[in-house]
Amino acid sequence: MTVRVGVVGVGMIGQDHIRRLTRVLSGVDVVAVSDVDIGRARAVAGGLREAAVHATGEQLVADDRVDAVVVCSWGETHEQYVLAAIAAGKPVFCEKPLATTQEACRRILAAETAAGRRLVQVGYMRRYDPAYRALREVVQDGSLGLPLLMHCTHRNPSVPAHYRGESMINDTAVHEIDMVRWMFGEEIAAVSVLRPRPSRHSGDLPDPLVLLLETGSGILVDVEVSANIRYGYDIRGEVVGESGTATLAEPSTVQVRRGGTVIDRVPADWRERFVRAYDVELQEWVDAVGGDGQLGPSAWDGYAATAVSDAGLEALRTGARVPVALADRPAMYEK
Ligand code: ISE
Repeated sequence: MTVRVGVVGVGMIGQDHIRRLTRVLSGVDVVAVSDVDIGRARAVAGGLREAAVHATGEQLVADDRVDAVVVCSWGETHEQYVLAAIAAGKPVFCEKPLATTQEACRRILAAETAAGRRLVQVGYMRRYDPAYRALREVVQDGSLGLPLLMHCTHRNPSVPAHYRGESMINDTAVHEIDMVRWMFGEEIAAVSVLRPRPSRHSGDLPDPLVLLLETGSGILVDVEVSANIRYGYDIRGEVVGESGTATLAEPSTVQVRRGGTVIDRVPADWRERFVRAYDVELQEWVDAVGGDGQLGPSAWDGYAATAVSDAGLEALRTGARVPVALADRPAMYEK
């Protein structure tokens, strides 16, 4: 079976997903696109075999040729397209975050639970990255003893023009928020945010930031978020356990030692760093939609991550440590 996909939003990530859906993955074709910039949608469709161009995401969802929807528009618009897909009974892969406020996520949870079956998967791709998967295996096999701390670094060389102060948390740190829930298998109970003096490259952003996440069992996770580090896209992680530590492997394939120096490559951006993770993530989603496999991160995962990032935004505004209050988890999302 070929899953016929419609892609809403054909900016950077949308175009990258269309490339992998049409050239890398199997069992899938892209049959429709839409974008707020209709000219851009037409240009992208022009590079495809036969894809309809729709003026709105809702029209794309209603297209009979579209079996499943991939939402790659800007975060604030995710809710409307995910709700349209649920109403049409079509599976929807939504890029992270599921929505930028927890109220919006709860409306999505309500719609999906009313539909009575899982239709939504959220694009938290770190769960598919080989290095993060290997780190999680070590954490979960118990060889480090109980995990106590994790240190995370999330550095972007630069960010796009539409990126705002809140994006430091609800667009960037939200990856670590989801990763920590998955890594340790528990919810995050409280968030604090600290601001060092700003980088001269930061413009109006609170850049860099340090988040401190506290899990329910008391693991402490510090996350450095930098939006304008300039030198490359640098993602790091180290788990400290009672009897050992484990570090996320560097993504480079070759390291050169020459003339008294070590030379290693830093990825240019997230497309390069997570290329394999995105391939595995979307192939598994296509297989699950085609009836052969299981869906990945759920609307509940999307909601929980956004609830923590909302707490982080409050912590940034107030300087206080903010506890996270989650709704009751509907039975449909029990593991
Ligand atoms: C972007 O939207 C992503 O999802 C990237 O993975 C992240 O590193 C970046 O900070 C976000 O803006």
